[in-house]
Amino acid sequence: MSKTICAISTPIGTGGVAIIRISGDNALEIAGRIFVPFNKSTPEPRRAIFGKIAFDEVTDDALGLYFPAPHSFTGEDVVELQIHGGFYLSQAVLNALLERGAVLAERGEFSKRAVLNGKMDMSQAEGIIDVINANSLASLRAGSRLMYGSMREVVEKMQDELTECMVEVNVALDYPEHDIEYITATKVRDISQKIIGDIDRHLATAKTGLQIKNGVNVVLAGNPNVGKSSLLNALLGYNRAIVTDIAGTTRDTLNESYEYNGVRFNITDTAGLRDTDDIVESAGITRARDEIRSADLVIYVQDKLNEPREALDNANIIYILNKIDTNKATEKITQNSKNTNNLQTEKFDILVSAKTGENIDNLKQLIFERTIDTNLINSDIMLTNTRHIECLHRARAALVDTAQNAESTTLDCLAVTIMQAWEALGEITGTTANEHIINEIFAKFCLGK
Ligand SMILES: Nc1nc2c(ncn2[C@@H]2O[C@H](COP(=O)(O)OP(=O)(O)O)[C@@H](O)[C@H]2O)c(=O)[nH]1
Ligand SMILES: [Mg+2]
Repeated sequence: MSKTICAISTPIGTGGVAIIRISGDNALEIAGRIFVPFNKSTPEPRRAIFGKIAFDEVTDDALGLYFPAPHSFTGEDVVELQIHGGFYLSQAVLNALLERGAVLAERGEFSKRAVLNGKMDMSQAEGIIDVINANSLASLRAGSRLMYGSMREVVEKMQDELTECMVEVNVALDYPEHDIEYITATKVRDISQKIIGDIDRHLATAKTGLQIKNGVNVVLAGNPNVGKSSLLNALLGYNRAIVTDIAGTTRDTLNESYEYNGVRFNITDTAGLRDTDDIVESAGITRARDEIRSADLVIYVQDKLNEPREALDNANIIYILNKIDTNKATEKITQNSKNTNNLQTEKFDILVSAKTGENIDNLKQLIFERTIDTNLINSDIMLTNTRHIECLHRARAALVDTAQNAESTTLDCLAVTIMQAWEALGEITGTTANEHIINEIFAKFCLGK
């Protein structure tokens, strides 16, 4: 018999309502020690029950919900108490439950029990966490797809194909005639190659997937006073960074984000790149260079047409000319803007004004196009989880071994690498993950989840 666990499932703090969740064989009994329904008949499953919380000196009106096993989130008997969302009150109710036989749930323990009881697989539990942590429409949609089993479906299909492979190999091992062995080897090679192709298609979504989950990292770079901080403010739509006409105003890096086309963009404003004796500014410039190196995209800002450029350590750069509301040279250019062969403006991807907002929306669109693979954004499956990516790489390596050696090695050896691939895939859904791995994953979940 498993222990009955409980936790506050709503955020710690003050709010209208707090929900306390209890799961385990004694959930109903333990809840009944502090919660008394006004209507004393047997609690009806999955129906709100109005009643009173009463223990020691504490009383409150509350709603109780009873989900008998197996039709609950965890697959066990679950009771949820909806009480008033006071910080003190919810702690007091939690403590009362602990004193009356429940134990405090560990991080992710409700989800872990749900997985162990077959209510969902591990990738779906991870999907729930992604839904909770989503910070943009695209990351929310990716999280829900995972939660509804998109990854599970893909993994199980590949595992089924590998099972077919295993069956072939076992038949050949049981009837060791040369012909069968040859046919088996070719078939195993073909199936492996087919699955490698599937895995590669999924791995190709990983970069965009991680950007969608974590946000796209964009860095503003350029000389002092070209308008980087002003551009940050223009992109955000409010004045976050300090803007002055004094060169070297921005010294530390500054990070803020906005959502565009459902994707979150993390924008970093940096200290202008120049030689300086100022220790603080110089430390800021070192930081700026680190940010430039690791960014998904760099926006190189200039405010003069013919200024030389510094080579930046990043392959993805948008060159922009700012201050087109003032720049004398640019005025001439915009007058001649029909001349598409203008050599000077050709050096820039886009001309903007942080001050008037001209072309800022186009800049946002350009940033989007230069980072997000729009073909992938709505694909059924997008890899957003580094653990899944790592498992797929391992499965792939085992399949490459299998395919390469299919015709030259023994069936026993093939059986081993096929099994390795099968197990690596199973770690994604949790079916082949050992207890240590499972505990590690759920330890990253939040309390009460
Ligand atoms: N006219 C005009 N002035 C701008 C524009 N963008 C920035 N500035 C001015 O340029 C100066 C430097 O701007 P700031 O954003 O601090 O530049 P940073 O040093 O690159 O961060 C400030 O006086 C801004 O008001 C623009 O598009 N047009
Ligand atoms: Mg600045």
